[in-house]
Amino acid sequence: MKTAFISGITGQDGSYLAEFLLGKGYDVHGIVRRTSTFNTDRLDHIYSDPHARDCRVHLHYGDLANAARLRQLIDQIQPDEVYNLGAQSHVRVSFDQAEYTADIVATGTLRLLEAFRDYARSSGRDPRFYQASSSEMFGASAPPQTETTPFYPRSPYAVSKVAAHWYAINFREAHNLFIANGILFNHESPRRGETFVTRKITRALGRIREGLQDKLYLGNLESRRDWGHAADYVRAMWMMLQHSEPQDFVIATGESYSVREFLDKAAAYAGVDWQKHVEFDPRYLRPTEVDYLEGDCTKAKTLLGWAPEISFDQLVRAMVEGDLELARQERTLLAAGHQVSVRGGAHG
Ligand code: NAP
Ligand code: G4F
Repeated sequence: MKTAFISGITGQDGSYLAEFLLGKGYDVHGIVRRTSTFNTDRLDHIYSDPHARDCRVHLHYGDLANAARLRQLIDQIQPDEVYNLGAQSHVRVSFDQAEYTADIVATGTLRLLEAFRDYARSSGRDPRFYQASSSEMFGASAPPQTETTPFYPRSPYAVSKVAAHWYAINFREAHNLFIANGILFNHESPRRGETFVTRKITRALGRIREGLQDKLYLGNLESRRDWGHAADYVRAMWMMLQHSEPQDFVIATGESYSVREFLDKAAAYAGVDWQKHVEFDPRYLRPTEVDYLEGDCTKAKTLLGWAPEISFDQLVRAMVEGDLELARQERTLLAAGHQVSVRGGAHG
């Protein structure tokens, strides 16, 4: 049985990846941040009592800000594969919390790479490392973006991801380690965080449809993104680590849509006339925007045999259906006299 270590296991991708690796027979370890409320909702369906003999998902307190703890966990767990998905991953928030974003996204990656390098040396094993790079690194570079497109990052988040990307390449070359960067374009799902635009839209449409909300405040509707489904993209992460050589790969669908087009499609599925409910709020604009991302994943198709299986239409439909169901549940709870919190941060 192989063992995987995941930073960011409580996030969208972490939960899909953990599920995928369990299906492949892995023992899965992940770090969770200590918070005052539970942050493991996305893992509830695969998490079992740690006292159970057949438990294969193991959660450990840890943080990318804490090098000693990362080193201790890696040495103790002795993973075959390390997936570094942990991040302050919100682009808009990174303008407000630039230093923190750099510490977790860039220096946090360096901390984990150093622990990984020393573990690889001392164990004499050949473990593999996946780094969650991002299409945000391309920023203002014109589409279609490939592995050879120059980076032109447009946010503290993107600059930090570029630093992490190059740390990963340097550790691969300097220490002869198996480290792969996956340059993933936007990927969404019904488990997407509620402050990213797709989920913010589908969540609000569900609530509007059920009469629980009237307005949806958004920023720039004209930017274009290449949106895939997270379940397809975590498969690509794993495939990169099974390849004979450590390399970097763009993972994308090759199709792009504007935020407005996403809104049109999602609202049609939800049966909502969005023009009556959507209002512009400048607080959701970014000081420097990324206008147009559309990836070319020919390399991944050719070398890994990877291709997306879930279409844009299927993605939007799944997100709308998930959030209509959630809104129905909220309405039932309200009718029974329970309180329901309206989530979504000020920076969403
Ligand atoms: P996400 O849902 O925001 O999840 C981020 C994860 O990182 C969460 O588990 C979060 O924990 C954890 N985290 C945050 N700060 C941490 C810290 N200081 N130490 C340890 N863990 C920390 O992000 P995602 O969409 O799954 O994305 C996964 C990774 O891929 C991220 O690195 C992201 O930047 C990158 N990426 C995402 C996309 C995309 O479109 N989804 C595209 C390209 C790259 P909490 O649950 O406690 O907050
Ligand atoms: O959904 P978003 O916040 O995602 P963004 O900025 O593209 O970043 C995501 O994808 C990256 C990969 O390229 C990841 F690396 C990153 O971690 C994250 O997962 O915004 C998408 C677009 C932007 O152009 C934004 O300006 O939607 C626009 N937008 C318009 N109104 C909005 C809103 N975005 C958010 N979050 N909230 C709004 O109200």
